[in-house]
Amino acid sequence: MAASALDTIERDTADMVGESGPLSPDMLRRMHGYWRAANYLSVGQIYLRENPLLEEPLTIDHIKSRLLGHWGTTPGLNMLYVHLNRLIVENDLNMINVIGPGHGGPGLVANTYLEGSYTEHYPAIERSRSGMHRLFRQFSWPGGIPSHVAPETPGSIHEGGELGYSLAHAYGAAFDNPDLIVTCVVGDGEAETGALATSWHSNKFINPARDGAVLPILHLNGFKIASPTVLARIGRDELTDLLRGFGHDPYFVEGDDPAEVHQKLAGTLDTVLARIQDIQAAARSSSGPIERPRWPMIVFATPKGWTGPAFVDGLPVEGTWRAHQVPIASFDNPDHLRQLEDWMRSYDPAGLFDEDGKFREDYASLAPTGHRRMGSNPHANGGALLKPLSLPDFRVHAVPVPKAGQTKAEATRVLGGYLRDVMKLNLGAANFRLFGPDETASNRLEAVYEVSGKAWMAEIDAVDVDLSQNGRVMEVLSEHLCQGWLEAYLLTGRHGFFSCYEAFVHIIDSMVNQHAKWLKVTKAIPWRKPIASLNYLLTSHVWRQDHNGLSHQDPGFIDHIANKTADVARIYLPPDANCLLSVADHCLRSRGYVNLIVAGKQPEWQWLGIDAAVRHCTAGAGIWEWAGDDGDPDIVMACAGDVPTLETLAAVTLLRDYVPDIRIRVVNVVDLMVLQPQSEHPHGLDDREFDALFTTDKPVIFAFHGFPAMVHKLTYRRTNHHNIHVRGFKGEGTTTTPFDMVVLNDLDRYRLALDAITRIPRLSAQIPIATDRYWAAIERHKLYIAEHGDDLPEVRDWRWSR
Ligand SMILES: Cc1ncc(C[n+]2csc(CCOP(=O)(O)OP(=O)(O)O)c2C)c(N)n1
Repeated sequence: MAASALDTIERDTADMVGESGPLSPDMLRRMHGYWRAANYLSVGQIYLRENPLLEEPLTIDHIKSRLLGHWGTTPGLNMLYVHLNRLIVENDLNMINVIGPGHGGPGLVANTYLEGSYTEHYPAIERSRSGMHRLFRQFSWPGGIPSHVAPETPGSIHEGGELGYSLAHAYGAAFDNPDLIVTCVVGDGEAETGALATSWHSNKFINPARDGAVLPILHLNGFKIASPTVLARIGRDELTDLLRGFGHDPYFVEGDDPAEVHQKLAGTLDTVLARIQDIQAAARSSSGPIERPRWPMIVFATPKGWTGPAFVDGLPVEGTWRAHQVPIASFDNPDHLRQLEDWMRSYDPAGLFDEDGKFREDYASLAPTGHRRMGSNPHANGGALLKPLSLPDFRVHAVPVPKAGQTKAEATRVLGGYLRDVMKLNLGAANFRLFGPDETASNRLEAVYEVSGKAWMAEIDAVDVDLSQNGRVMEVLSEHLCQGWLEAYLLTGRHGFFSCYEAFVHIIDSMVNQHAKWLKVTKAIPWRKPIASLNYLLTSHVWRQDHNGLSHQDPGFIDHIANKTADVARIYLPPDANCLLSVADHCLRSRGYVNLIVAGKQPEWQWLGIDAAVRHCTAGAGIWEWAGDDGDPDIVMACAGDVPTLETLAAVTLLRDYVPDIRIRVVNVVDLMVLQPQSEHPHGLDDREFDALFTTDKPVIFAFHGFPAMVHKLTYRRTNHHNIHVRGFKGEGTTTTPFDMVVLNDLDRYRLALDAITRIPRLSAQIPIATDRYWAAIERHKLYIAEHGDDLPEVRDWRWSR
């Protein structure tokens, strides 16, 4: 350690003593030291592969050959962490920290290392010279850890790689956790995203009596990767108006002088904590309705890349966008090596770490202990807190089906009754919520309102129904918010269910990507305990859009989920209400999956009694003997999805009329992943089982709910794949009758029947007559709907008969 650098540190510290604020001179000195240590470790992770304590002069051999990471946001995150630690210790707080700019990963790794959480999770990363060596080396290193806050990072429920979801996650974590404070660092660039912009509204849904608190901290460091941020350039007045307009009370902490900022930040955190505690105390002692509070938040405006190199190669870096990633990016120029060494020594590593590389007790003792450390808070490892739901007997809700196809029911309304009972049984545990973008009633799940209303802390007017400050149904017209809240609710150890229009769930495609990746990675991290699955019910689906047209018609979320890894993705297409009950019960019991259920809400024929439904759903796919013929079939009529099942069975009745001696096998698929080979998906049928259903040589007409290519993709390795002919959605749609929708997409019964005749070799002579019959039926259909605006009676009033 060069004497001159030490002098500088001492001088800096001496200057600080003069600053006024809540921190005593000694506390200020120690907190500043803690911050320097976190900054040192952050820079070390980005740059060094050897010489972690700078015990020798830095040489090029000590530097990683690929410099991967983000410095710019990190010093700000580090300062916030140190200050939150003080707040936790002084007030014995239960706090977790969500980091929007997750690319500041080295800062979170550094802080969890300094507080000891990291070593407890990863014993090889000791708090010693060799541990620090490994800590540095593993960062952004093959086989090591990612550069972002990641599932591997203790204390995190939020990756932050894809920006926009921090605030929604913070609120989802706070729901039903009255003792928890979730601090949430929002990047000012991140705040430009749509998901983040809507997330400010979460404060209208958080109940200060029942829920925890969220403290948003807007990290206004002014720049993104290469440009200024909008919020940094609209003036402080406009920013204040904006944040107040969202219902927050912003407190500004601004500056570039560490001593001043330390004092201001400490004072502001004390103020906002007192404000949060006042809000909660008032709400918790109130017996009547609670007035929606204006929750405090902090705007933390400090330089990007603070304490890093001010200039590199004559260009300004600290306080600019150039600090975003690696401020000194190459070492061809020998000055750069010296500059990096000066930068790292400016933190005074020898003053911070002892000869063995251990963080000096003077500073280390500032950290909270045990579960109060943000890297060890159990809320950030939700599986550890997870309690199974108390689940009602779904059979109680079963639709009686004494005979197939003689009773109609609205599948989702039946499910609504079951979900109401799930809600009721778990009210005491307060660990189940239903999420949806204003569609719970539209999706016919409104029975849940009998036991819990829609959460709502904004004004309630006389005309409103089912709104409640204590509601557990989360409705907001933002799929982003529903998804973000639910993800975090699950990640903090609770359960939920998201119902959504099928076409619009695509809005959160990217969010579910991130969640699925998180689930995948956590399966290989032993200390991360399994969390409840993310359950989707997609309804108001492509085939039944009474009021709506093409805009509402898209079954592509199935394809999106099918692309996720096999250890995470599950897709169910229950053909009727009893199958939906069985599938939903299964999904609510499962852990660590993304479960996609697609089911209609319209009155439809019911096929299976509850026992048969459970057997069918457990198998995932099966031959419906009652619908087909024994023995060797001419044709396999396969179906997946409620409307394709209806059309298939109607096609079967037509075929029997057309070809009395036809031998048909009907196969229904509930669990789409049974189609994949077992080597690809754990639900995949083995080839023998698959062949027993679909044969090795008979034509298969497969009526599918989604895009036809999906079935081909899943089955292309099967023996009989060349015989599988799939009908599904091919992008045709409009506001029309239910049957016309299937006609437009060649999924209708007449087309399926023609397909069958065309594919059965022994019926080849009948193809011309069958084709004429098909066109005559379609012409009849088109003329009738044009005249009457409704489907043909023979279609509308069709019922199964055998
Ligand atoms: C949704 C999304 N779009 C783009 C990016 C690429 N990206 C990574 S960091 C960054 C700038 C982030 O700026 P800010 O949120 O202000 O963070 P900070 O300045 O604190 O690093 C961008 C655009 C991303 N990670 N996520």
